[in-house]
Amino acid sequence: MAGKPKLHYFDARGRMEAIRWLLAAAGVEFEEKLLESSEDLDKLRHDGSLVFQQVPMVEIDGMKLVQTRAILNYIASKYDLYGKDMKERALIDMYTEGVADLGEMILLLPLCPPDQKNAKLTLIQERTTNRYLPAFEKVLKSHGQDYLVGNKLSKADIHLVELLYYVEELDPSLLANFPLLKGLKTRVSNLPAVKKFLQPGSQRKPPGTEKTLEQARKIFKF
Ligand SMILES: N[C@@H](CCC(=O)N[C@@H](CS)C(=O)NCC(=O)O)C(=O)O
Repeated sequence: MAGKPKLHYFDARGRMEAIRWLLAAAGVEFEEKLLESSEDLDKLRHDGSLVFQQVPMVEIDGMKLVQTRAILNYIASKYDLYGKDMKERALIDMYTEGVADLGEMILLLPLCPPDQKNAKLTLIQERTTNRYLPAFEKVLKSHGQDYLVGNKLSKADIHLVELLYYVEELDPSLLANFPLLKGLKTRVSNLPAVKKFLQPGSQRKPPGTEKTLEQARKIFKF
């Protein structure tokens, strides 16, 4: 039997957190090898483990996969979280990319120069309430089903709910006018595997701090 997937990243959400969420939601146990220094990263680079010299990297089923989306798509395919046909998959991809666009803005916010931070935050709030959340609310309203695509949990729901938690951390009022999204968040959060991941002590990472940023700068040398 194949062992547990092994996740290589540093001790932060970053680009790995969506992978942690997806594995957890699929009920898959995983191990983490946390990078602590630039030497740890160089070691992976030098032993040929990183196709593009970058992490996230996940060892799974005898492969060393990099590129976050490729990793997520493999996990979603393997655990039946990727729709039943090409059309469902196209919708799942489309919604996932919308989630990724807003998620990337939130992910990169801490890297913003201090004098631009307020403007960036305002832009994120504006895009959240005027572009992304209305779009997802409209999808749910249009078909009246429990999940975004095919009335069945998919990676799109899991990525969206993860994003809703981040939006709420930024500003809890941003979710106020989106009852169907709040319903989706509750529904997905109550799935036993997700519920477990949301408990304290799980492998879910807390919000980043100054220290996280410092560690990222040290490891990735930026
Ligand atoms: N497109 C890649 C981007 C990966 C990426 O930018 N990784 C960063 C850490 S979050 C990294 O390894 N940076 C070091 C480098 O690019 O040399 C993905 O989605 O996985």
